[in-house]
Amino acid sequence: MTDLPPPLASLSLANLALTLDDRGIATLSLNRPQKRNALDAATVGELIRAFTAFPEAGVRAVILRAEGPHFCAGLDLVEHHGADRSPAEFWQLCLRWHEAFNRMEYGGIPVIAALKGAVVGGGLELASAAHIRVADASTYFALPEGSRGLFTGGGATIRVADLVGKARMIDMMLTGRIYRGAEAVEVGLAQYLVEDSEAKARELAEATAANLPLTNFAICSAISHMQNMSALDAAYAEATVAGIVNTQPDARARLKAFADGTGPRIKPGQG
Ligand code: 1HE
Repeated sequence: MTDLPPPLASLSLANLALTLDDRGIATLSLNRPQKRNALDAATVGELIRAFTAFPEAGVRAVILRAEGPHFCAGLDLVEHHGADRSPAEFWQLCLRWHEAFNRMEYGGIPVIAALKGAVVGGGLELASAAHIRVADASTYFALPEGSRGLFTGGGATIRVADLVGKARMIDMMLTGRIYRGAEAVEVGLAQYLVEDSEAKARELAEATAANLPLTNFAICSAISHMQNMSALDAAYAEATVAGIVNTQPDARARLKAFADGTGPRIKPGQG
């Protein structure tokens, strides 16, 4: 671990914990296990500040993990109940959630979520803003909003519907259906199901951090943006991004290595 560089050192986090290793891999931990890492307004503010600072700090990949047995129990229902918010106040709060999650999804730095236990409600909204989700045997996914008299507000109608499809998301909300294990991977809620989600997330973070940052920037921002465009505009934008990424000077050494036969060949069984 290295000392945090200036934009990260001054973040003053209370509900999140942050470390950075010498390869530029940040580990951001949800750190309210006594509240099952429920997202109160303060935590959402910390997520915004952290993901705003990462690009400036030169972070190359982020592992998003949690303290305690559960990843995240979603909206802090106790805070919400106590605050007795007006429609306008909750509307504004949702925009803060969107700001945090958009910074994750569109920020250009790979975010890998190491999941366990409950990934529910707003916790699933948080996880679905990561680029890669790694589950273990304890991980379960649900959208309990329906039974609590609530509705998703942190982007699930976009991101979770994107992952599992509209019909499955509606079923999850209407009936409280829980997905876990191989079925969760099958429906798209996680890309990996492993024994140790943190170890796998680290392995994946190290692999992604070895890519060129400009390439990762395109992968972790352009694809999401292009999904918001018409097919014709997306194809045009793709060509533009490829024009920039595929001619970057830093890629020349990798291309040369392939051309002279020393670069890696893509074969199954290489991990
Ligand atoms: C909480 C929260 C929370 C736990 N807000 N405080 N989310 C939900 O409907 C999930 C609600 N939580 C649960 O169903 C369970 O807590 C868990 C399955 C996640 C964990 O169960 P368990 O038995 O390990 O813990 P617990 O005894 O229920 O809770 C331990 C403490 O965490 C307790 O606080 P304490 O002070 O009484 O010890 C709980 O109150 C606290 N806690 N979950 C606040 N969510 C932008 S819109 C998004 C909409 C939503 O996300 S809806 C929320 C969906």
